[in-house]
Amino acid sequence: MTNDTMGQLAVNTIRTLSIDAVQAAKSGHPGTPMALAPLVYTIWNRAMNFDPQDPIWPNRDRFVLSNGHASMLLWSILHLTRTQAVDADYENLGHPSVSLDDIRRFRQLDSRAPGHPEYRWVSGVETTTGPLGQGVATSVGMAIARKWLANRYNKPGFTMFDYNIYAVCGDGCLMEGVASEAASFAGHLGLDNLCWIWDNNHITIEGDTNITFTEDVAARFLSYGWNVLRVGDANDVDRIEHALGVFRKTTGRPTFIVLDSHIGYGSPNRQDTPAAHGEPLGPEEVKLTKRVYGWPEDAQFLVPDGVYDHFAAGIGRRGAAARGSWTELFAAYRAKYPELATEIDQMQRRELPAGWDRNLPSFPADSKGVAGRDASGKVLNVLAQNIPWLLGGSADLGPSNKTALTYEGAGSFQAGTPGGKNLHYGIREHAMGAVVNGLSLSKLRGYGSTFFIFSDYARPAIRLSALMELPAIYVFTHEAMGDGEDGPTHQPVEHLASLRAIPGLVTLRPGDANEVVEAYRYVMQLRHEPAVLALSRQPLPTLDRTKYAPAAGVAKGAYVLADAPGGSPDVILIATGSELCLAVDAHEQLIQEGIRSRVVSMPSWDIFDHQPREYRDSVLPPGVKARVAIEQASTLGWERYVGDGGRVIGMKTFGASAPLKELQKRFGFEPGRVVAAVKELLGKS
Ligand SMILES: Cc1ncc(C[n+]2csc(CCOP(=O)(O)OP(=O)(O)O)c2C)c(N)n1
Ligand SMILES: [Mg+2]
Repeated sequence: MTNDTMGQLAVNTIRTLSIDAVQAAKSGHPGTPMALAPLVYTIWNRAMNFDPQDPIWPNRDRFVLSNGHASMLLWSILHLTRTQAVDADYENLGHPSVSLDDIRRFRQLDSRAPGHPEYRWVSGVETTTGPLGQGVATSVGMAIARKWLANRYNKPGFTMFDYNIYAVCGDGCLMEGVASEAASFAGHLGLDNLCWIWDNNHITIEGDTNITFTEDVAARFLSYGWNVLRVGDANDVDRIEHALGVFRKTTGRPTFIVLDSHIGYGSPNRQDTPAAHGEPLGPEEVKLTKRVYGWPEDAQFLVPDGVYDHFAAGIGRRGAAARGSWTELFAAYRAKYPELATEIDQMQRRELPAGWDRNLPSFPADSKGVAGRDASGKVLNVLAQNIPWLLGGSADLGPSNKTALTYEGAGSFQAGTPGGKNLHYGIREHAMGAVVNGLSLSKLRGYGSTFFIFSDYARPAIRLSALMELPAIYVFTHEAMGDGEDGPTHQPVEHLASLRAIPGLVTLRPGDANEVVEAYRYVMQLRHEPAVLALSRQPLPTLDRTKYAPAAGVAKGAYVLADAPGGSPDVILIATGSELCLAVDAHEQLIQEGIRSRVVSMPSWDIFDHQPREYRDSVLPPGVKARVAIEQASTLGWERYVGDGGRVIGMKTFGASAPLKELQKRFGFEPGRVVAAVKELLGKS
């Protein structure tokens, strides 16, 4: 068999595995894998430097399937290339990532061939996709990371990082705003290591794209500053290979390849119809289609002789050689640049460098205090100097978020200065979230920042940070009504509740400058969880820690900050963030009046909920039913800490436009109200 015929057989194997898997599952998307099998085949077997024996080798090319509904493409290719499984400790498990059995059990419980590509669940998946647009947007973060890595670690004669990022997307991805934000950003940054391939099939679920998507997409990408290529026939692997070659030679701008394709290619009755998108072909049509491919009609999940070998001789051999020479080079690099080599090792394992927390500030007691955002800015500037691969920025609010790294040499990340640690995301919050994910997937420690209110604009990406278990960091300032005059459009109400609802996301709202320090100390040590820091705009008194408990309690999510003399409180005040000092004021007044109150600072529900019951009961003794929670946010969910008998002083409406003091009065965030609530609870009013 010639190489071409073998290639055709390999392509048809991807197609028929996809068809059979969708048919067996009675759900899924056969049409796009049928159309894009030649593309995926070409990228993997002819272009990518990826070693199936080691799918986490640092300098591998990345492949992102942004149209995640076509996941069977990925399961087929991972299977046929015999990509190995790796566990969370980065150990090679010695068995395939996706077995034929997994594919037979496509979309079934525990199969390594789930409905959509899932990072962390299936080795070889570089990012979770399914929410359209996220994959391509994330790929921009990957491309930024690669530029940064090359800038820091490549040395004369030692090209340690030169990989490329290939991302495949459909019409849906390109209709989504997040992709436009990300494409604009990538064009601005001239990310020439990034190639998007658009499956231009004119079909989405509701029909032909002429009902909804008629702009000149190619012109749009040209105007973003991308190099735009077109391959008029998705079955022409040589043309595809040629275009990918042009991409690799293109410098100074990313590449966008328009690939004209036919959804459901080969299916006599389904090709070019939306029906090919989301339904199994049905047994009869499966047979007809296999006949078109010259495939045995009744064979199922067939991998013909020679197909595995064909991939082994292509991507297998090329990947092994690339990884082999890289590994050799890295050994020499380690001898010459031991410190840099150690950094690369640590980064890969998500470890922190020695001394990562040295020089972290400690704030003296001060009744005027420090704004959460200011404390954060100081901490970030220390951490970024200790941790070379910590980098990030804001969505055009750096001066307000205080995220700018201002120390000598921090620099700004731009096309000509890829070593800069200050990212300017522009006013693109959603893409920022995806880019932070891309940085994290590339093992950098990335952060993004904006006003807390606009976390909504990034929420789908934050959700994916959590789903992928990435240690992404989100720094959100102006976390309540602190920017009073800006009014309700800028005052978060439901945001804490909504982020606390995301499984695995650590949400922290520190109550003074030292709690900010401890929050960062906690967050930096996370390896598999993203974190949101909700920080105040306005100064918060820095508590006297000789009088009150140390801020190190933040690491437990909640801790007893102040207590009734000798313990055994009659009432517990629970507060977070800017309401902590309010709780302390009320507490002092209550103590003066002989009421045995305790203040619990609770910067993070999530962390607290993970503490042993014994600890939780020591902070919130079950016997003490009189409890008041104070938080300038939606009251939703606080019942679980204050119980039926408790009170929640929070927000039940949107805010209003006025100076903060007046808002505090209007919405009842004053010590008097807390004291009154306590007395009422204790029957002393
Ligand atoms: C953000 C988001 N919205 C909606 C969907 C549901 N959805 C999945 S595929 C699809 C149509 C996608 O069309 P296209 O990208 O052209 O894919 P094709 O059918 O051509 O493979 C939609 C609406 C989704 N997965 N993500
Ligand atoms: Mg389409």
